[in-house]
Amino acid sequence: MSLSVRSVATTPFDGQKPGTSGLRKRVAVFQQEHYTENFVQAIFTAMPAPGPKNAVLVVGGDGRYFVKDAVQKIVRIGAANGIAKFIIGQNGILSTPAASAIVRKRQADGGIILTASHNPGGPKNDFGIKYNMRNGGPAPESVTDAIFAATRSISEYHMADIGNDIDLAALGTQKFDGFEVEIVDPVNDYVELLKDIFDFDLIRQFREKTPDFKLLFDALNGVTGPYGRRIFVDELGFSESSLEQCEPLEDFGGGHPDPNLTYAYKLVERVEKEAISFGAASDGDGDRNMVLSHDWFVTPSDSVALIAHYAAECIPYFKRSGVHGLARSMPTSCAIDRVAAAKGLEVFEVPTGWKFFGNLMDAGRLSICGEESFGTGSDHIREKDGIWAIVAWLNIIAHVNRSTPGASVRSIMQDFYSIYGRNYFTRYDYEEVESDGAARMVDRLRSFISETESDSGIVGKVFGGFTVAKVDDFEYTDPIDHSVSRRQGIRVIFDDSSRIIFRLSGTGSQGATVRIYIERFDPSSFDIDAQVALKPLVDAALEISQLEQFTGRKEPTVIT
Ligand code: VG1
Ligand code: CO
Repeated sequence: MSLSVRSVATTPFDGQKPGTSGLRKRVAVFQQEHYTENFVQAIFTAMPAPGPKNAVLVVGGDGRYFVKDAVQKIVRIGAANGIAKFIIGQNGILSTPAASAIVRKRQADGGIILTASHNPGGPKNDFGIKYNMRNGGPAPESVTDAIFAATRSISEYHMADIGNDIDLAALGTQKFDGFEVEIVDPVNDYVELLKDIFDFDLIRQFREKTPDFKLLFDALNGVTGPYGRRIFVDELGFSESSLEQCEPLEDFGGGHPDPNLTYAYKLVERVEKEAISFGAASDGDGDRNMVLSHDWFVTPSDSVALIAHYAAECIPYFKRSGVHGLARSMPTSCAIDRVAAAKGLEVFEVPTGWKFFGNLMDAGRLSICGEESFGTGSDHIREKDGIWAIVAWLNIIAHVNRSTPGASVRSIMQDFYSIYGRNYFTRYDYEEVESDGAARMVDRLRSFISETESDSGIVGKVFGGFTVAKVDDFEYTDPIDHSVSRRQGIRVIFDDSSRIIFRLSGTGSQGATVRIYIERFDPSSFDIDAQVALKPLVDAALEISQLEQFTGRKEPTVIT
């Protein structure tokens, strides 16, 4: 018997343009007749050569509402487009890093990841679909542009008639006419990978010798609960009480599965109240992380720099193969640049979005990188990796404690600053503001772009004691494929190297989100509260942008 396929007539939907990380919309939008099908068909239509025929595809998501429905649609449409094998996480579950790891390990031709990441889930909230390439990384702009083009011209999609839904619960291979489905354990391969990267023995010994060291991991009811339990409790031996909100829920318990000081408030409160030595959280799909202790918050820009500083010294993966280069997204603070300079490594500054790191990793020029938005990772996969970052920290804490017993998150960061100085950093987010006002604000900022004093510009003007040296809109040429990405964020750079960056989010699903990133380097004072240290620049940012006038907002939604 051969596969029975039917074609369904459809018409394009507006706005199926993938953003910073896939297509994200309200669930109700995806539930419209043909909406999800159109986008999935567009992925197969645009899949880079040799296309979907006989391809192996990894499919899974963060467990949010609508993931299972989408998996069933992907199997039917994918099979009709020629996919030979689907590797699917049990019950449709795969964290984003685990999906990337499985694409690589199984040498699949790509993957479809079902997540809106840190955006809330449930019937009234967000869903998302992202396409990843053969290297396990998010599709580059050339491919997401081709997907978007396909959504604009679509007139039909193809569906395989397979009768009943696929059983997503039963591990093992199910054979159908013309294709097969393998349901895999979502956690196993990923845990094996991490055990190969980090020194689990060292962390275990440190835990046994240091009973006062308290860990608290909060999965925010996202996908990482089972991963966290396996690694922190089963493998490393921390107690069950080290886990918080580790039950994956379709609506993340109604919360924002975003590991920052605002949305991970339960963790932040417990860490303070119980004097936790090391607290950590990850986001809905497990690619972000936040680390802190009862007396220190590690800003993500510092976290990646710290990991880069210690990697070759104590993390087996890097001890074996070396560190080949570092990178950060443009708005991320320049702390990692200082580590690169000290260690004689190349460092790259790419636009916001993990997809820009992939080419450099594939070319062997990048080992460790991060984004200020709580994204940290390495070339072990091609996505950022929340649990990886948390275990990296445990590995480093255990290592430093060998020579300096009692070393804490705080003392480790203070030691780091005493070597490199401190790049104070903060980010202000204004979520879901009215789109028109935000666009007009950005247009006005764009009119300031200049390297010289000009009538319209602000170069040479002084704000809060800081003199503007240059205003530009970040543009990036990929060193490997030479593709150019323009308009990636407006940078106001001051003559002392302080920076203010303005960007509109590409992951929101409603209105616009304005992000303001602020950075100042201090070579000698490390212990000032970041909000205090950056207050003059925050005021300057609000004055330069006239944010309140354009958006009506007096206060940000989230401060990092
Ligand atoms: C945000 C972050 C960006 C990150 C992206 C995806 O994008 O700023 O650094 O790569 O989310 O993260 P934007 O366009 O909203 O600023 V995740 O964990 O949501 O996949
Ligand atoms: Co995420």
